[in-house]
Amino acid sequence: DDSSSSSDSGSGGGKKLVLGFSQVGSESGWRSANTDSVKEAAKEAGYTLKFSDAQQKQENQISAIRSYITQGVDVIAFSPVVVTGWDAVLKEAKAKKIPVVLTDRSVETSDESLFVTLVGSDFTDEGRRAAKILEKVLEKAGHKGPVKIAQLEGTTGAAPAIERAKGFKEVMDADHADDWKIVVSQTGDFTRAGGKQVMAAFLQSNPDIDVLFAHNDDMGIGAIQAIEAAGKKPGKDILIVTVDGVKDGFIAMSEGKINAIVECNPLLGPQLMEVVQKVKDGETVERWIKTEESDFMQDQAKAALPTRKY
Ligand code: GYE
Repeated sequence: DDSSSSSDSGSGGGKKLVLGFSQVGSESGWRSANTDSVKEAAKEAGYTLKFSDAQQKQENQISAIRSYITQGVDVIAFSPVVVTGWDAVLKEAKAKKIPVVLTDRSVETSDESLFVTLVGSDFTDEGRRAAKILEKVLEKAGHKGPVKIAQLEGTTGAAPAIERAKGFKEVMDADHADDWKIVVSQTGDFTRAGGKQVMAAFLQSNPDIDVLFAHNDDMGIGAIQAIEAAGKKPGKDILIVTVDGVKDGFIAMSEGKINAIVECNPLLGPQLMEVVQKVKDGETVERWIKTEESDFMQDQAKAALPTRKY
């Protein structure tokens, strides 16, 4: 589903910057907020935005990027669904001298010159923050003894799934090697349906889970449904930590069903447009433009809810 939008504002009568943007999909609340932010900021900046949704399929992203190369856009931006397998198409962009800006997720490449910069979060740190906030959650719940953890991973091979798991494990291995254990871990593809289905299976195989660490709110919300269907209380019988901080996550937290959320900000549009302009003008930009984020415990949920922007 390909759409182009343009606006007459802000172009100053000159030729408008044409930006080709390939989005991952529409798998989560985070993603919808990110898409809205990108579209709005492009309009605000007066760019012509060519936008396509890859429905979480790498082949769709590659063909969208190829079509932007053929159309000769000024800059290509994309959020890569998985980290590997981009070199060929990125080389085609480079050969046509079209700069590529990564947003949200990173890639693994042997040739660092294939993209200019990444505008997005530090997912490894989010994983560490999740483990740190889990310490507080366990303390607050008065949990004693071993901690059996279930992990709902994001899309297999995606940067946020790999790195959130890595950061979490880092803190766990360093500080909780004796008491914490991940007893089950599987992907729920960052979706509610995935989270619900996989959590139901987890509860079958491991009915004694103490904690759920879900790589995003949507999977956590799906899991809450599975936990309730199994006759347990989310947030009490199973303590839940998620990542993102979308509105529905905050609602679940204010209802006591999620214990803590590690924020991951999807409102990357304005920063992205700024960088795109600089790249177009040939200015040097930082290699990684990081997003600022916070963490939230349940007792902060009600107060924070009205101020949440996504
Ligand atoms: O956490 C999840 C989304 O890449 C940071 O993708 C993003 C992740 C986000 O589907 O909800």
